[in-house]
Amino acid sequence: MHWQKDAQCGQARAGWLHTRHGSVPTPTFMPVGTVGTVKGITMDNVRATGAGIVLGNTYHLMLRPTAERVQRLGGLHRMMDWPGPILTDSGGFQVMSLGPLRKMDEDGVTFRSHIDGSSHRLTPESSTDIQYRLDATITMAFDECPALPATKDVLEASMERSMRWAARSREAFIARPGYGQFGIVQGGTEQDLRERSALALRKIGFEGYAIGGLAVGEGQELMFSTLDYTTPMLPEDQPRYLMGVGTPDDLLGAVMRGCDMFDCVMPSRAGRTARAYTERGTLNLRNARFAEDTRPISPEDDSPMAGRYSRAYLHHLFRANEMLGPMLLTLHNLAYYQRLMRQIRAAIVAGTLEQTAAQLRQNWAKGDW
Ligand code: PRF
Repeated sequence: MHWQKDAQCGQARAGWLHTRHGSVPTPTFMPVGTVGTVKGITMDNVRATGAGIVLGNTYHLMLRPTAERVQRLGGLHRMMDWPGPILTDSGGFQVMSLGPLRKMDEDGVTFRSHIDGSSHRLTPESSTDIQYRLDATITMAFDECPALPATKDVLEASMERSMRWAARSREAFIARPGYGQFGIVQGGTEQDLRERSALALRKIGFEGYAIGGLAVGEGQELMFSTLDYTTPMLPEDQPRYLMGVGTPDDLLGAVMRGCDMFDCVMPSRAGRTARAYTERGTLNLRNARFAEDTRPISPEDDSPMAGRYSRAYLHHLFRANEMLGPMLLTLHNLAYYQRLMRQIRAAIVAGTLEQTAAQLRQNWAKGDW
């Protein structure tokens, strides 16, 4: 796996990620397919939105259907009918959100399944092995992500453990042509901790670098200021992945600070709760004002479903609790995110990102057409 830079505009980069499972233009947004499905839509639909790479989760898949079973079924690509690249998160972050159901020590994490309460363990070695069995195109190092705000002592101890885990994850990684593994920079909003973390990961050496530990309650301003000093600590010629981010405005700001890859449940989750992302901000399609609104969700939509469904129809589907509502709106929102990434990428290549960014922000602020 390798990344090739095509153009740069300020700190923003346009490039291509080349993998065993195909090539993807960056900056790129990865739809979240936690349990081997982007909830509610087919992988043909996902492809039609313009997505090139999707995300899967170690934590969920190890519990059900288990990594061994996915392996016997021919791997995650085959199982979910997605021949393109798949990045899998390592499980540390998902286990953290279990709260009292987990127990951490130097070697790894013991936790109870959210499904049946059974006891399981994840270590850097087992997480890496599971991701190998899933046949992840991009494997993530096993890390710990502390919630913010946290004291510097807590952030420091956690970052140092994550770096020891990163070295063990790398040791356990089986290198194959076209596959790769990313290290994850931690250290909260402390510049010296981010510096030490980035240095430790570069010394180990990965095919790409993720920035973790952000979008965990610090707010956009602190996230952006952390990115301002963190991305320059990472190799120029390798991809940078900002984990679990974010809103359209977050993505734009993060690309302008040198990030290339993103994932977030926001567009798909919002789609299930009647919230539509558009060029003019978000709309809640359950709102009574859409009951007889015959316009498309977004007049600027160029996706396969563009112009086929009125706001009034979506409103009706959500009010009637019909499953087609969440399906169509998930598709719409993912198509919007992909459209946004294409616009941003084109502006980087054209050298006009500042102007495009101003225009995008102005339109988001305008409100509905
Ligand atoms: N680590 C991992 N996955 C993540 C995060 C992290 O810090 C985040 C933080 N926003 C989202 N997903 N492994």
